Amino acid sequence: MERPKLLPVHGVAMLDFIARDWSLVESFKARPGDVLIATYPKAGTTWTQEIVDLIQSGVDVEFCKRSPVYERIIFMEWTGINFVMHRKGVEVLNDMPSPRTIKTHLPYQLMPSSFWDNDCKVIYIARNAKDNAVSAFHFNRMNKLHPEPGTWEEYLHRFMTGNVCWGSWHDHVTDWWNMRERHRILYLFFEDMKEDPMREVSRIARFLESPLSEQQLREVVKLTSFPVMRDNPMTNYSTLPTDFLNHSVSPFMRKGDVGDWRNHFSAAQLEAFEQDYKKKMAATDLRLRDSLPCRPASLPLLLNWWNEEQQKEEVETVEVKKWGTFLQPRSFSSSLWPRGCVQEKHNSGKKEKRGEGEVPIRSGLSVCRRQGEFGIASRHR
Ligand code: PPS
Repeated sequence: MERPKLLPVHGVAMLDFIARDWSLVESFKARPGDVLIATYPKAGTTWTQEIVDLIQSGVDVEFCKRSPVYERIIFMEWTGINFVMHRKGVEVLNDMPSPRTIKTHLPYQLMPSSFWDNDCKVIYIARNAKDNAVSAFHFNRMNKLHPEPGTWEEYLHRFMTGNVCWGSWHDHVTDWWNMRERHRILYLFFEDMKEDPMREVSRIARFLESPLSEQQLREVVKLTSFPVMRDNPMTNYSTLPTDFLNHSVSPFMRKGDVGDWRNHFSAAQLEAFEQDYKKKMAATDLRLRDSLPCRPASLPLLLNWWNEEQQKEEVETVEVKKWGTFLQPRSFSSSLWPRGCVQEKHNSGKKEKRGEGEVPIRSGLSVCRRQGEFGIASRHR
């Protein structure tokens, strides 16, 4: 199967079949009450689609399993081979009763103006550029309806120049950011959703004027957690033919993490990327986070290691700080807080060695490094 090429639409790189059908997309008629989920590709669209569908259904779990997510919330500009009734996104939407919830990856400047004429609500999700690029690279590898990405080095270069599907990441996130007060736009971040899904799901529910009870909120967060969505055929895209999406090359639900870019960027790539980023983002006050403090989710990892020598029962999470997840002894006294990293486990498998930032701390305190973050565990004696 031949992969599509990119063609420009008003200067934005677009999949050729979308570019050829552009007049159809451009003239799409939004209606009052339509809700739009807008993202740069791979920024958390599917995650938000599932959250929104659950909220709109009143957290009706069975109802949300009625069909795959791409049939429940239609991808507006998708005009290529279609899996939903074999019709183009706009055609399916035209026949849909209101109120509709719609997915798009369009940059602000290419949005059909009818969305603004009808004062439609938009949920926009941005993801930090480096993780976004990594995710898009792997998606392009496994998705035959996208151009061949080449090597990571080649893809990264194209990502930086904006010559990738749906154009420049930098323009996309900043243009939507600049418009967030002009229209009814809830601007969210993938990283915030990872950090505190309860808070972010609650914001989405309020924005949609469908506030949830505490129990419903918990239910939505649980059902839209990465492992649950990864294993749910209605959200993991496993229902599409493998000729198009080949999950054995890279699964659609790949890692769902913040900071995976560290496993891809070389030092030279990182430097070039950051320099370019600074220039392109110089004029905006938009700030994205490319890492999160160690979260309780990494606790098992820390505890596993800790358990090699220490007893699990003696520690518990205390507080997540900028540079680590702290474990504390049950009978903790604040005067014993560490001020830096004390000991670091060697890759060589040797015993801990004294690391930078040594602090006067009693024995029984160790540190574990994970993706550049430090967790400090201290043991009560
Ligand atoms: S698409 O094709 O543009 O609609 O893709 P999109 O859904 O925007 O992005 C896919 C990435 O989002 C991750 N994902 C999640 N992360 C955390 N939690 C949940 N529930 C979740 N659902 C999807 C998915 O794994 C892709 O990111 P990577 O980094 O590739 O894993």
